[in-house]
Amino acid sequence: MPSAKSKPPLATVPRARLDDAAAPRQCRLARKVAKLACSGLFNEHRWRLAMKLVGPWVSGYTRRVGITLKLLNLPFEHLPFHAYREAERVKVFSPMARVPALQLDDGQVLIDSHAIVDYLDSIVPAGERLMPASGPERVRAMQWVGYGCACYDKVARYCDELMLRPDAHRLAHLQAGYRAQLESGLRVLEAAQAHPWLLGSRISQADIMAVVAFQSASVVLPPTRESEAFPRLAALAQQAMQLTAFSSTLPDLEELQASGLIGANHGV
Ligand SMILES: N[C@@H](CCC(=O)N[C@@H](CS)C(=O)NCC(=O)O)C(=O)O
Repeated sequence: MPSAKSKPPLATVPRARLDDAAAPRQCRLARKVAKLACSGLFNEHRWRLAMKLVGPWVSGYTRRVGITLKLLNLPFEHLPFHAYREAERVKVFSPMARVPALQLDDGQVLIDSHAIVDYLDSIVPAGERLMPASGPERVRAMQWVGYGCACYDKVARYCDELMLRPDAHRLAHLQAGYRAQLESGLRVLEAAQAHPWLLGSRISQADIMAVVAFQSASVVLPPTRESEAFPRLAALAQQAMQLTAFSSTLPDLEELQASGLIGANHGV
């Protein structure tokens, strides 16, 4: 039994009305917001508190999400916490200390770049999405994304070896295997015929992942071999770098050195 003092259920409380005489400033503000909303300048999905992207650009999957956010013009705050070196900070958002993690404006957190970019596509108008909705184009995009991710996985495993395993305990055959798989995957991507982007006229997730994987491969493969053996991918990467979404997320030398990815004994 509710006490006499208890509050009535929310639905029964009469809504406060904004009254020009009683609250002129609030009314002016409300009118401005309503005007903006009607003007078309106000896009529901962009008028949000910034989302938070957790992970450094040296993580290719985080970079994939960062590039996607930038291409879609979605505001976000970047928290470049490293999964290994700053695990406790990452765990605040992602209990398994995995990046990327994206905290949405309502506080919920998504992990895994596939889920994240799928969500981001769902909040922008159909014409701006970075994955085709259906049909053969979608299948092709999924193939390229699959190869891009598989190539990047090989780079990431190789890098884990460099970062985590002392020189004396590294397994040469494992490293050679990763390199061979990576080169096979890059060859598949290199065979794509469309121009200027992998699906033709429009940039898509296929280009994002192919470029991220190709650029990350430079840590694993000797740089000269890379552009000689994969001229189409090199041209694709060069074209992508004209866009700030790509150029502003390229990990810099310091970041690579701090991660232990380049340094004295890591030449291939
Ligand atoms: N499938 C995941 C892979 C994420 C992933 O491998 N993240 C790496 C950094 S690139 C990581 O956090 N590694 C630390 C760990 O998994 O413990 C995705 O697409 O986001």
